[in-house]
Amino acid sequence: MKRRLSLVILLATAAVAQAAPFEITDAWFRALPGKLPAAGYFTARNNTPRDVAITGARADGCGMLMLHQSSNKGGMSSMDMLDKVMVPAGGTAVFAPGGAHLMCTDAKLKIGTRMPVLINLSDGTAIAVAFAVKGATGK
Ligand SMILES: [Cu+2]
Repeated sequence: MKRRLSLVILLATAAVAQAAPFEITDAWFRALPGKLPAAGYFTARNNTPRDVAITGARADGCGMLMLHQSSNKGGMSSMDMLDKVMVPAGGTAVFAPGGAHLMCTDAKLKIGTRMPVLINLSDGTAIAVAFAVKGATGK
């Protein structure tokens, strides 16, 4: 009987510790001087058993907020638009310098503050995330 009770407690603890179905962590924008666009980076974790794609984002602090992919072909760096970024079931997608990122044009960002961003998912939901605004050096 005692053994059964401890199992119940263990299960209850696991339920409390359970992560959100979809999580965004380490979210930040690199604010650049003047009219330069700001790139946004984060890690997306999909804790569901289904693939979910990030299909877009918007923020009041950006004129446009696009999904971009940086690439480097033969020493030429360029950026392409993406219509979605897949986050596999039980896996992660990392938006990082040199790879996928959010591109914020006409950015109204203040270093040291946080900017709210709404990230749209392919299942029709959206997640609100507060991005840290950092300077060019990432600090
Ligand atoms: Cu870009």
